[in-house]
Amino acid sequence: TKTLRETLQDVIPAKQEQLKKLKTEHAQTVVGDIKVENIIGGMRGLKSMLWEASVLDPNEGIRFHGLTIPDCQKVLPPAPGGNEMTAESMLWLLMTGQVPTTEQSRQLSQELASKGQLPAFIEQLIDSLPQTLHPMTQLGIGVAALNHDSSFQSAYEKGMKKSEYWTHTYEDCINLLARLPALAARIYRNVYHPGKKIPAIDKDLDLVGNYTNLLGFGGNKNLTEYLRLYIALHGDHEGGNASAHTSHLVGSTLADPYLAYSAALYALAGPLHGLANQEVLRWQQAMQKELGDNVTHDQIKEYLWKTLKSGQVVPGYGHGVLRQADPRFIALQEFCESRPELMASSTIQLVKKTYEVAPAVLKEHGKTKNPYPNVDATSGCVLYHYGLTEYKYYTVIFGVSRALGAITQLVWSRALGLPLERPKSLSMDALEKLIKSS
Ligand code: NMX
Ligand code: MLT
Repeated sequence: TKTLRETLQDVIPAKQEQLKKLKTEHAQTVVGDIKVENIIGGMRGLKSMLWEASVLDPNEGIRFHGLTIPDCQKVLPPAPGGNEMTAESMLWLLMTGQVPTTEQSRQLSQELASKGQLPAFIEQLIDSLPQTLHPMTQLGIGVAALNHDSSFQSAYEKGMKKSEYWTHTYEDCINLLARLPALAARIYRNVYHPGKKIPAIDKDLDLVGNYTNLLGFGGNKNLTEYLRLYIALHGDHEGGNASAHTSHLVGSTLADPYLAYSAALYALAGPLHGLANQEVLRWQQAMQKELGDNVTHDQIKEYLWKTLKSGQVVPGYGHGVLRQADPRFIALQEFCESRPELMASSTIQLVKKTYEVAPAVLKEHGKTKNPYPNVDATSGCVLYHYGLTEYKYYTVIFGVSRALGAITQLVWSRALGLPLERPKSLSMDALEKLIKSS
């Protein structure tokens, strides 16, 4: 049976051909137009970059190579003894467009586990950081420093051919993903449970199985399964989201994958993006503290208005592309509903009740183009219930996950020879001039 790298090697020529055809036959074909609102409005809706692994439809949500989330849940192999799709099987799908066999997915788990040990200097570097430094800042530092061993960087220095770019990028990307659990877990241990011994990587476990173990939740099967689903679901959300786009931009300079992904993590660390993960829980807990348990719909409504009137956003609601409830949110809600212990949790009940009230309030408020929940509206609350209560850590888990999509595109960008990203900017004066002349 073929490895991920061999499978990828097989599918690359057809994609290279597809791109060549697009370039030669359609370079001048017009597929949209640019309005002033796109230029001043954060490029919303502008179709202007290639991204292979997934496409986001505003109403239907994400598809990974054409597969919806329920499709993926049906066909992607779980870990031994588990039900949820693994990070490895999602990565395989993202990279190759194919569904791996259970054996292929297991083989990839073994490869990742065998490469997962952190270099000693990275352990020392992370251990030297103050406990008070935000876990996301620490993660970005660790990922950037892993480029000490970058295969791409050293081959580039030696003058490698362009046709070899993707192979070295691939090697770095797999090493990066393999090392993320140990890095992310070390940060968690240092910040929240210093002094406890961190177990070794288990060669028989999948990436998330190892991650949970290293975090210190090894016996917690519920959390492990939840994290498998979480990490597969957050893996990719097409290319325009801030973290994926950052990775793509930095990667386009031929900075190695560690530097590109480190930059992406700092985009993810903003509250309008991945940090919403922690903000939702903070907001929900403040509501619970103020209103107590068994909150009514009317009380939630009032609390939502209080948040909005104070000029803050309702975290976990709204989206730059989606115009319906995020199917990732729905998948996590279904996970909750299949588990009585979660449905008994007052935090999870609060998420559900908020969902019953918030869209109408946000519609009445009249600002957001999407009054429905995104994935962050629920993801952290389940972590909290299963014992991972330190919410400042939540975006780190998102950061482990988002690597799946980012590294996939880094490899494809190099295999397809995509150029340096460099859009044209305008000053307001230049824009006015352009408007007058058009
Ligand atoms: N609560 C209150 N106001 C909102 C919300 C919200 N949840 N969402 C959007 N708005 C406001 C937004 O601030 C803007 O106001 P103004 O005109 O004063 O600048 C207006 O509605 C129009 O914004 P949109 O065009 O609907 O949204 P945009 O595409 O600019 O931003 C988000 C998308 C996701 C940044 C925005 O909806 C938001 O801030 N949501 C809350 C934070 C959040 O949940 N982020 C996580 C996104 C998912 N992720 O994981 O990355
Ligand atoms: C994501 O998963 O990246 C978020 O939903 C934000 C986005 O897609 O813009």
